[in-house]
Amino acid sequence: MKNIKIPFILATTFLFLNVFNVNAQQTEIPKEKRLAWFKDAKLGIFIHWGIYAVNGIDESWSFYNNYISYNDYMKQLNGFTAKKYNPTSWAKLIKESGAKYTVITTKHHDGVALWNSKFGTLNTVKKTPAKKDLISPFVKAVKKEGLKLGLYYSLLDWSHPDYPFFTRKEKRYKEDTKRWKKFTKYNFGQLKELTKYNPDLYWFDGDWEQSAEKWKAKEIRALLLDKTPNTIINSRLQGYGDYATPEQGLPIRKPSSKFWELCMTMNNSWGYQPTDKNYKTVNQIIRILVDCISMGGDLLLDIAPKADGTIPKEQVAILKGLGRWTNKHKEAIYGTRAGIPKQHFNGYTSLSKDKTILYLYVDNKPNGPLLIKGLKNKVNRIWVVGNGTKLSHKVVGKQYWSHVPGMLYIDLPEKVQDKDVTVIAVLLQGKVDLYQEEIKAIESN
Ligand code: JFZ
Repeated sequence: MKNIKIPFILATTFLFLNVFNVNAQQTEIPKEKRLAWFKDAKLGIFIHWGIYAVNGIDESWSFYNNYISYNDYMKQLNGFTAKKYNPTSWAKLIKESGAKYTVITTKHHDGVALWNSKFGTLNTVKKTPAKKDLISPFVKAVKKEGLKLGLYYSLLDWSHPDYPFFTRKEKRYKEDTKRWKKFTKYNFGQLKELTKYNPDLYWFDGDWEQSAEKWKAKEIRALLLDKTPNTIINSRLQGYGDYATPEQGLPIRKPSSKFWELCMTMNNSWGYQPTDKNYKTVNQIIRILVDCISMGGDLLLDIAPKADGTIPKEQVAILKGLGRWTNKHKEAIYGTRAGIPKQHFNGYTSLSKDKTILYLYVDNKPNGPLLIKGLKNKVNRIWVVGNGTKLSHKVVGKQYWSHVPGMLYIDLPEKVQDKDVTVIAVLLQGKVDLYQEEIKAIESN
């Protein structure tokens, strides 16, 4: 009797769990809902913090590409002190920049975990003089500031003894089901630990080395959305993510994905590299942000703290400079949607969510009035965002016998211009309505 009962109980439990699992997948909260905050956010701050900051060398890639031996790379563990780490001031600075979310590296390709992982021993608690879980206090500070939390996690781990790839020249093995299984267990174990932080976003990286099947990408997605149902996942999960992540290259055309984010460095490095002084200026970064906004995307801008936990002064200055502009122009940033085609306005534009306000971003000094072509709406009011000055406008060249709208000229006096990008709000009568037909020689006569 006993012998029959136990397998029966096991079988029913298994069945129940299975059904439950299937259900969990079917009831995934729709993307539109989960990604609503992300669509509105526009600016996030990426943080690449790891032992690579000790020597100031390429994050993980420096040993993978054999610029330094693995042993020497790992010696950096001994210099990673986090002595002046102040997650509260990090979170406050991120908030001051105008960012609505932040993504921190919990583990880069070098396999060094920044939290107290029970899986493996390669983490900042056990292997560095910092002797601390660096993620927990950051999570707390970020949530306190009301920012959304993103956790970066490298799927590939070039340090793990059971991971097949090690450096560009050396592989550990080609096929070994047993070792791969061990590695998979490790990855799932760490990911499960990360779900405890209840992140709003998982930012995967390193997926290119294995297939979706190998990573068990589908199962990873199911696990994360089961434990943290409202979360969102970037695209680097071999087809199982939610949104596109172009890297470094500012899109030329509006990306086809409805949800996207450009990740970009402030200089040329993701991690702290004191010799890299090739910083973009605040003005350039504001214009890059505006470019993303005009195409309906977000900018995820990277900072790279030093090994002691301080943020380099150049980066602090950029965040504060950004903060000046984002604070002044809030209404024309958060919650906006992609703008109108360049044929209508020779510059960046965006629209309010309800499409009744057209925002113009003027990133140069105009020689005369601004021009909007082919706008069918009546204009109710025009003002300078963050300043309030009402601007006068004139519709010129409208013919009573033609449907082609006149040219709308807006005067923009020098004294109301912003030193970086001036933003103008054009309040329309109704939703934006554009004339986009081919112009005929004579429409009606
Ligand atoms: C990846 C990481 O490798 C990089 O270290 C950083 O974290 C960035 C945000 O994401 O970027 C890549 C990935 C792959 C290549 C280059 C950059 N590649 O294959 O050349």
